[in-house]
Amino acid sequence: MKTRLMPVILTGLTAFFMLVLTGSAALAAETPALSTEAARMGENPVILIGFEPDEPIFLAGVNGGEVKDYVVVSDDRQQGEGAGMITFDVSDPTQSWSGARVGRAFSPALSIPGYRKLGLWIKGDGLKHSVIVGFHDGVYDGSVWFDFEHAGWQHFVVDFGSFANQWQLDRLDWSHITRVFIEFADGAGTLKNKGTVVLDELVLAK
Ligand SMILES: [Ca+2]
Repeated sequence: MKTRLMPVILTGLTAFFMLVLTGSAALAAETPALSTEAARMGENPVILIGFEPDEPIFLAGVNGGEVKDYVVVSDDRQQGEGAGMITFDVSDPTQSWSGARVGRAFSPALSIPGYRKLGLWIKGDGLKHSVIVGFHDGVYDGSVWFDFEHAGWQHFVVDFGSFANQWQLDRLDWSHITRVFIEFADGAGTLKNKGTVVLDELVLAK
């Protein structure tokens, strides 16, 4: 996995826009389920987004970024009944940063204290992209981020205890997580491109 530091200002701005976006998606939450992939991750895995048919997800473009299309596909998936194919555009040259998000709101909030290991399947399109996984506890935001550049499916695992690219994870109230999102970002202006990426099973484990 390639990693790259991003300016703190980006995550700060992301936090700001998360606050702006709060309330835009009052979606019902389902009880997170388990799967074989989640079980492989570690103890007591919780699926945050399964990219399943009829799952209550939200889409958002931030600061000039756009989600051009999102569809749950069944013929090219890793876990469950579907995977989420997202087409995004974060190429707006007039913005210093942009993002395109797919996420999920939880009501009631998720209580997942002690969950420190994140897993996510990504089917890349061969282009270099930057992805942020963000969390919101009703007050604070926290995130991890990494770059990827591959074609085909790859499973990413991030251990919060050792992963450098993280912001405010320790500040979050993990007993009250109200929102989770995956954002395709422009790498603070260095990756102003478009992409079509398939996602499956964002999971946290202990
Ligand atoms: Ca799935």
